[in-house]
Amino acid sequence: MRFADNTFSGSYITTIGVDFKIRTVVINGERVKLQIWDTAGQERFRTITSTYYRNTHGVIIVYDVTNPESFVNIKRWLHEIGQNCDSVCKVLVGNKCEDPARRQVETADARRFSEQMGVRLFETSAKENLNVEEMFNAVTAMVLRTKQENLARLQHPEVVKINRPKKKPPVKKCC
Ligand SMILES: Nc1nc2c(ncn2[C@@H]2O[C@H](COP(=O)(O)OP(=O)(O)OP(=O)(O)O)[C@@H](O)[C@H]2O)c(=O)[nH]1
Ligand SMILES: [Mg+2]
Repeated sequence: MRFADNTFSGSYITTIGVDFKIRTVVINGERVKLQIWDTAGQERFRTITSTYYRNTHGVIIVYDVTNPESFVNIKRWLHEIGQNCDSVCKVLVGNKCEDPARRQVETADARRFSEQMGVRLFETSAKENLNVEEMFNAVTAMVLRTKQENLARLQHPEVVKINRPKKKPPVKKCC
């Protein structure tokens, strides 16, 4: 809501299944129309939400820095993404970072974990609008870069050929 509409509500209205938002951004001079599928975190919607992974270019995994259980659950979410997506850009986001007194997941611990997992970490506050824009821009730039690399690979297949292991010539047997 912060990214798509620049709004924030303090009341908790759980997502039922999925929400959908669109926003166009300009990255490196290129207009990119983002389709954002916000899936429900609650277990009871898992069968619905798991169908939304297919053909996804980027995934934003959000935990709550004031709730250690949400941080522990990240491993399970990463596993689920691995099971359902072929190759996808991932970022890890610790939200609700605006109040140091309420923080229970330290940045250093989250950073260590994100490095182990090979995923970039952001800390954001939807409430105070901290780092939200930067995080979405970073995901979009990652997705664009991956798409351009894949396109270049298709246009220059010889790059692929170079890396292909050489086929052994068939062994001629004498009769
Ligand atoms: N303090 C603070 N509260 C936040 C922030 N972002 C969200 N909240 C509050 O946290 C609660 C849950 O936020 P949601 O964004 O609805 O959480 P969710 O992960 O989408 O939850 P599900 O839809 O059930 O999966 C709400 O009461 C929000 O107002 C933030 O940056 N800071
Ligand atoms: Mg929600």
